[in-house]
Amino acid sequence: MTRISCDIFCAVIDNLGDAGVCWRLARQLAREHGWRVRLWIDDPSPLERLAPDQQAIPVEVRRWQGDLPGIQPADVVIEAFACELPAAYLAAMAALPRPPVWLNLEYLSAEAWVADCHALPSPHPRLPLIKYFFFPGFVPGTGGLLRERDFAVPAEPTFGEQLDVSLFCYNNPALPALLKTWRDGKELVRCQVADGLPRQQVEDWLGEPFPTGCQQLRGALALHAQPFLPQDGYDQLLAASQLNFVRGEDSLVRAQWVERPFVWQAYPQVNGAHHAKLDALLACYCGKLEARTATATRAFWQAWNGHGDIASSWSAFRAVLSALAAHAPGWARQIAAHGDLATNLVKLCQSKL
Ligand code: TRH
Repeated sequence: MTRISCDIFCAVIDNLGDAGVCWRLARQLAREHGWRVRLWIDDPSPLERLAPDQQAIPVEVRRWQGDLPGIQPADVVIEAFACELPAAYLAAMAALPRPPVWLNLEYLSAEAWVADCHALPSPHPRLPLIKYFFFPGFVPGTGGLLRERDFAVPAEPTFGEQLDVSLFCYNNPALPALLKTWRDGKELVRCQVADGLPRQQVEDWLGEPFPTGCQQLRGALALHAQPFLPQDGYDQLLAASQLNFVRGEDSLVRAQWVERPFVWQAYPQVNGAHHAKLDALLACYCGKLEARTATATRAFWQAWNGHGDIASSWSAFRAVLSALAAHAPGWARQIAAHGDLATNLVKLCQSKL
């Protein structure tokens, strides 16, 4: 049987998630489904940091520069996050007697319309090509979420007296108030601060250098500046924490697989569209929680995303953390029940090939 070939196109717009999501998908299609995968990426630098072991993985990483004339298209073509395919490559697709299966991998959202739009075809206005929308999601009828077949839920470590937290966020105006609350609180909080924007903001709050590897103590708060970790190392950090602050897309998904309580910062959009995304995820995530836990979770997540007072919502949220920890395995089962994204994508492609 000939192996299915696949080209994934990734344009790095900002941050790490574009490369992070594409890399996880490429790795899974190659390892678990035996596909021959080329990952075309216009800026390989975030990938080098996320996946320093990429040579050991059977994915061909190629620099996407210009139009890519003379490249033979693969059986399956995935454009990530509506990045536009190179014109010469698109023309080569249209010239094939049997055009490739062409998918646009969309952004993750828990909004209700996602299931209605998943897998819909979109005929090209000029060329004899059809593109299908592939929407990741939390509910049946969507494309599901990226999760490796062999991902084993890490056993809960023995946590000490303090609260172990990991912090990964965008620029977040609520952060100084939260750090102050932890500093002045009665409970010891040990916070692992991710490299990049989180570390820079903590440095500003401290008013002194906070280089990676450094530790700072302020009242009841111990701050540790993490180096940038490879993706698998970041997963381990999530598993080693009792509460994870995550953002965007890929870290959000991983926080759920490690089955710990988490707080999400949605990628801020100028038109405020991220508030609908936040509300939608909260509606799903809190659906089966008892009222007090749901209310405290909603209030704290909203405050972390700019709506509400972070200091006053912290204590109610802290009080329901053990209820959220108990909820986490059932929630992870619920969102994994309709299959992982890579397998769902393979099934869709097989039905069109
Ligand atoms: O970096 P992100 O903000 O990524 C983006 C944005 O949301 C963007 O709008 C969207 O286009 C894109 O996601 C899909 O957050 P995210 O998605 O959580 O990606 C971060 C990646 O970085 C994730 O794969 C985990 C990884 N990471 C590490 O590998 N090591 C680290 O030390 C840290 C902090 C993260």
